[in-house]
Amino acid sequence: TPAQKRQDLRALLEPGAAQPFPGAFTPLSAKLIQEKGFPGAYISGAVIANELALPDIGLTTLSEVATRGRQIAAATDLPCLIDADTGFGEPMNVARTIQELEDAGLAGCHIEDQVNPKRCGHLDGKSMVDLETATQRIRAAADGRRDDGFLVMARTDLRATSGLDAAIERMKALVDAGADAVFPEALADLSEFEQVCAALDVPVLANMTEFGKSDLFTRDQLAETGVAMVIYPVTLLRAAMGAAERVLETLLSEGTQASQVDEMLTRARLYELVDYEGYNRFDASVFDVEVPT
Ligand code: PYR
Repeated sequence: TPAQKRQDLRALLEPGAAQPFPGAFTPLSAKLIQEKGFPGAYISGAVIANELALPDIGLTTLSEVATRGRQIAAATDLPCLIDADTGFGEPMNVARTIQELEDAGLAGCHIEDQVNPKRCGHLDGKSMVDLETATQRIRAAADGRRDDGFLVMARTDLRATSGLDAAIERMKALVDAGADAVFPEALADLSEFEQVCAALDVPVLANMTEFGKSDLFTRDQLAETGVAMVIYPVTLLRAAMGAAERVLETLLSEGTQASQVDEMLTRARLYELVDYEGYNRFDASVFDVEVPT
């Protein structure tokens, strides 16, 4: 149940646990993440936008994000943390955002302090709202939820524009405003993660996104700094789309996909993931039906 998933998420987030949360880019990929033994799944705003063939600049709506979140959360027993961008409006809207995400069965979300239109956290040209607005967003999120178990995480993008100390000061204020956890976006190196973890007594998230501002540190390295959770937001989408591009090129150049079949998920494996057998049991033709006379 959603309440259980929220408890599970909170129980996972010990300092130094560096729990790995790959980004589920589809409901089916969430099943794979669960089957491989990961403790949870992340749902990236960039991925939701990119899958709609849109850039990650605040174009998606709350309804689109909540719908995708619901589909992914329904496919897995794992707790899912979703990206709620800037909260989809004014603080009043943020309260409604939280309620929609609760109803969608998510375990928690993060709300950031960028000005709309937001930018990808690892690109230049970001600007942030003032502390008062950032605080109002988090307070609205924390007060707006109906299940206290729903995790409200405060993301700050301030490191890029104002430096680490400013980012730490802001995260402290956001924790005072009700944030259960923090997401310092685009830190420069491991010592910065260490400083953030030392300065705050709530769980800290590290974003290990490819082609970004941070090097791709290992889980062990991040665990040593005290990080509680690590996300790989776009990793599976990039891997899948990279593979798709190679197959399309092969189809063009070789006139058949045959040489790529070994790289593909087999039919049997796909059926296993979607529980083909399990559903087949309910097919009327295989029921042992007693026909009343
Ligand atoms: C994203 O993947 O969209 C993040 O905000 C990390």
